[in-house]
Amino acid sequence: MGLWYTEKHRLGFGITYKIKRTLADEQTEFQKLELVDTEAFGRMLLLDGLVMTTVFDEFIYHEMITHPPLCTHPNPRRVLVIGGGDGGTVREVLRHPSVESVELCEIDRRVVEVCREYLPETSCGLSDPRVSIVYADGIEYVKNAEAKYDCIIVDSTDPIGPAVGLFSLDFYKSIYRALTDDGVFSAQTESPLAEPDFVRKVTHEIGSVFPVCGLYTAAIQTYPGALWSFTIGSKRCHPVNDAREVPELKGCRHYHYGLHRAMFDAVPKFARELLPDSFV
Ligand code: SPD
Repeated sequence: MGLWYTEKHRLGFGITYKIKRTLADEQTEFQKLELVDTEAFGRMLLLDGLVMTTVFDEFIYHEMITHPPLCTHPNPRRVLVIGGGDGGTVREVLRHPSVESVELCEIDRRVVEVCREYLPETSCGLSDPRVSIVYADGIEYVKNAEAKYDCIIVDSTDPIGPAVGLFSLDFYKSIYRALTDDGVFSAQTESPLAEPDFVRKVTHEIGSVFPVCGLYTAAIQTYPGALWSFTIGSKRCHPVNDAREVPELKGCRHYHYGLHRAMFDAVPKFARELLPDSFV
């Protein structure tokens, strides 16, 4: 029958994968890190037992957390990615010709090292000369920045343990301060289907800090709830009316300009009802 792994959700369900091989399994300074090869989804990174990314569907998540904020900003040059040590978000940021520098602030050096070794398709952008990697706590790092970044992307783990602070009101205020006048931020904000109360809480907090906000979703088979949400907070630019079509994104497999323009309207009703009225 072979080896199977189940990611168990606190609400009493799980998602099960057949494992072909374990490539890395260690306790880092911050978390349990596993890199396994699965039969259905290829290589998969797990942190503290939760699926973070798989070769099969990572493009959906990484394109959707990255291109909406960068296409909303008129000319993103300096970008900060918090978390995201697998490099998938950085790879997507680098598609934008306007980008001059990308800082990746990842708390756990081992995530970067293991992904560089076993997930080359995802981590390939990390060696680009425009990228610098800082190993630090994103909460502290962003506190020390003022009007420095055009876009900030929070590619965090789930709101458990050290990542809890990445979903807090104080953190969103620090992000606001760290952005330039046209600044735009995006974050993964969990599943409105599996975690509706959580989505309600974070969107109201983001909405209390940023004047222009919106939520959109994508289907990600390997995340609990499958329907996953992302939230944009913007200081000035409107994520639909100001959205730019970037020709260099033609190579994307999920994101496209038509999707961008439609996705804020296409939020399912039950999810829309969780959001502040002010959301686009
Ligand atoms: N439940 C999984 C949520 C994972 C969000 N972050 C993934 C990091 C991929 N770069």
